[in-house]
Amino acid sequence: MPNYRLNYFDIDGGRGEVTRIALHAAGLEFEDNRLSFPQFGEARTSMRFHAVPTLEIDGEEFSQSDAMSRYVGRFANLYPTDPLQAMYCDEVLGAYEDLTQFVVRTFGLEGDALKEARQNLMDGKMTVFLTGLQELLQRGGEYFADNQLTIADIRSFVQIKSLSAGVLDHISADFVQSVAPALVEHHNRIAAEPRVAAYYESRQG
Ligand SMILES: N[C@@H](CCC(=O)N[C@@H](CS)C(=O)NCC(=O)O)C(=O)O
Repeated sequence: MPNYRLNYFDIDGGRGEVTRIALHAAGLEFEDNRLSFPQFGEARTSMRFHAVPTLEIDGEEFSQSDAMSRYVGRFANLYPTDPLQAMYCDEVLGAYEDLTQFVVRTFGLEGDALKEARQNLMDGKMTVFLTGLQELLQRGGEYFADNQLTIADIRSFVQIKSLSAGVLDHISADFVQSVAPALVEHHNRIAAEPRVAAYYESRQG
């Protein structure tokens, strides 16, 4: 079996989390290299795009979180083999990545500038993306694609968990519930999916 090493921040969320869950679901042993922020600062420029996550496979380093989760998702039966279902899945991954980038643009702002940017985000891009993603979920039914758990569901679970945690200043914990309640209900169901729950149980042990 190849040697897998995932390099990402020491958080149970973010862009590295879907690949961690998929690696565990695939039964692939991996080194979960959790970097502190100072460690990332030191290692940053040695990474091709100066960003994490990176996934090393037998020492070869890969970037781009969605590429990683798709690759590992194939081993875990978490990525559709049917091209149209894969398209449904990819559309969700791309939309969440766009949303992430709009949120990230508000990082580093302070005071009134932060408050205004976050309000604009809620009134604009967050509402557009969350309601759009809710429509994509309704298109799929219980899951976003393939009538079964895929990395699209796991990415949604990770992001809705983070957006509903109340950790982003000026964005209330019930904002997602107010604009896209089906995504919150989906998050709760995905948290209870055996393979997702098993990953978090493994984190306790
Ligand atoms: N498109 C890349 C984005 C990677 C990215 O921006 N990662 C963030 C953390 S989630 C990062 O490393 N930010 C630090 C920096 O850019 O200095 C991916 O999906 O992996």
